[in-house]
Amino acid sequence: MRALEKRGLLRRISVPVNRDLEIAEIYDRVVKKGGPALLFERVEGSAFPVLINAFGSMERMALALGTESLDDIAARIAGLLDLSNYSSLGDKIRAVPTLAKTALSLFPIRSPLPAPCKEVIESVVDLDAIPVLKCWPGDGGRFFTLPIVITKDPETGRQNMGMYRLQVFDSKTTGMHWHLHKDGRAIYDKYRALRGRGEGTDGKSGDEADGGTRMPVAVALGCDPAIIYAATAPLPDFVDEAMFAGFLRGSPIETVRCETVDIDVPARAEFILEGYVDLDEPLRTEGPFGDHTGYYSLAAPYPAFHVTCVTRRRNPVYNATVVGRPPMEDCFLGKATERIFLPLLKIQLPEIVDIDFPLEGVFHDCLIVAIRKRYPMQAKKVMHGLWGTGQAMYTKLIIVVDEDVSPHDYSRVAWKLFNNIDAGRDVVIVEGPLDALDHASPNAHFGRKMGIDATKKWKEEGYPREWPDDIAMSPSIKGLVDRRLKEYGLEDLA
Ligand SMILES: Cc1cc2nc3c(=O)[nH]c(=O)nc-3n(C[C@H](O)[C@H](O)[C@H](O)COP(=O)(O)O)c2cc1C
Ligand SMILES: [Mn+2]
Repeated sequence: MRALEKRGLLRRISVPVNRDLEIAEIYDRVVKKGGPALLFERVEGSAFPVLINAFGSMERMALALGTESLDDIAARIAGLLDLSNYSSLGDKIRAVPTLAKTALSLFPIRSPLPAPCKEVIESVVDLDAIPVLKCWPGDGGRFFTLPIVITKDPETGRQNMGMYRLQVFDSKTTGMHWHLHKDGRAIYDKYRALRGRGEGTDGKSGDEADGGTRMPVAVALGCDPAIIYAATAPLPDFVDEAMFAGFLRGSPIETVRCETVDIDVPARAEFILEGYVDLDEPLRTEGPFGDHTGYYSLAAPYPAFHVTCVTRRRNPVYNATVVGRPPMEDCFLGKATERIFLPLLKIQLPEIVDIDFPLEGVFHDCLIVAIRKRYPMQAKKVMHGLWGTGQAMYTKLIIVVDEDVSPHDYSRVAWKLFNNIDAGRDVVIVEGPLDALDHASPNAHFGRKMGIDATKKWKEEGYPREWPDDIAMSPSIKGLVDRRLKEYGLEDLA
C-alpha cells in the first residue's frame, strides 16, 4: 500500500460504504477504466478498512513483485535455467553468488518474534467482524476472495498454499472451495484415505490416533504480494509456494507456527484464520458465486472450514477482490503467470517463442502460441504438449501461429487464423479435463477442447499447392516515401 500510495496508484475513500455490493460496483467501474487501487477506510459494520484492486494493472502487478517489468522475472528464471551460463569454469565461478542468493531466498525463515500477524489473538472467533464482501446480487453469500489457504501433506509434511475462495456460512464457518484438480483437494483426499485406513491425521494409527477426523487448515489474508501471487500460480505440487514467493521476492519469507494447528503461516499477514476441515462431516452447498468467467458458478457441494482461532495485526487491512466479466483485477495475476511461466514452458516445448492468454478467455479458455516450426505437424505437437502440461491442460482453445506473428497482436493473429486454415485439416478436437468453472461442457470437469493450426502449411505436411507470400512493400520504396513525407505534406498522417 505504501509503494502504491507513493506512486499515486492508490485512492482513499473516506465516506462510509457498504460491504454488500456497493464496494463491488465502485471497484468494477474503476477497474474497467484502468483506475487505481482503492482503500475504503470506513466500511459500515466493521472496524477494518478494505483494500481492493491492488493488482489491477500490469504496472501494479510488476510493482507487487518488486520489479519494473514482469519480463525481468522471466529473464531471471531463464538465466538460472540456461545451462550454457555454467559451461566454463569461469562461468561456474561467476554463477556462484547468484545461485547461492537464489538458494537462500527459497527457504522460509522463522519470524523474529513477535510476529505481526499475532499482535492480536482474538478471544472469540467472529468472522462477521471482518468486512468480507458480497460481490454480485446472485451470490450465495459473502466470500473471502483473496484467501491463501495453507494445508499440509500428511505423508510428506510439505505445505501447500492455494487461493481458494471461502464463502462465509456463519461467524465461525466458511466453505472450502478447492476444485477437484487442485493441490488442496489432493491433500484433503490423502487425509480421507488415511482416515479410511483407520489411521489418524496425526500419523498414528488405531486407538492411539487422536483428532483423526480433522484436517488442519490455516488461511492467510493480506500478505506480501509475492505470496498472494504465488498462491495463484500453477506450480507443480512438489514446488512449495512459499519457496516460489521467496524466489520472486529475492529474500526468504518469514513464517510463524499457528496457535491451534500445526501449520506455518506468513508472519506478516494481516489476518490468520486457523481451523480444520472435518473429514467425516457431510459436504455443504457452496455458491452460487459471480465468477471470473463472467458467469455465476453454480452451487455445488464442498467441505466446510471450521475456524478455531483468528489472529491479526493491531490495525489490519482486509484485502479483497471481486471477479466477474473481464477485465478484472485477477486478470493481471493471470498475466503475471503468462510472463513468468513462459521460460518454464519453453523447457518442455522449446519451439514456443511467445504466448498470450486473452483476458476474455480467463486464462484457461484460450491460449495463442507462436512457434518456430522445424518439422511437419509441429503445431499439433505443441497443442498436445500444452494439454499435457499442468493447469494448461484446461485450455479450451489453442491457436498456433508462426514465429513472425506476435501472439499479443490480436489483429495479426486473427488475420492469420481466418485466412490460413482449412477446417478439415487444421482443427484438432480432443477430450480431456476442463476447469471446474467451465459451464459450456455437458459434463463437469471434462469435455472437448479445440486446437487450430494457423501456421503456414508446408509441402512436407501434405499441402500440394504453392503457399503465397505475405504482401509487403519493397524497402527501397519505403525509404523513398519516408524521405518525401514532408514534400507530400503528409507527415502527420503517414
Ligand atoms: C482471485 C482468485 C480466486 C480463485 N479461486 C479459486 C477457487 O475458489 N477454487 C480453486 O480451486 N481455485 C481458485 N483459483 C485458482 C487457484 O488459486 C490456482 O489454480 C492455484 O494454482 C491453485 O494452487 P494449487 O495448485 O496449489 O492448488 C483462484 C484464483 C484467483 C486468482
Ligand atoms: Mn500447489
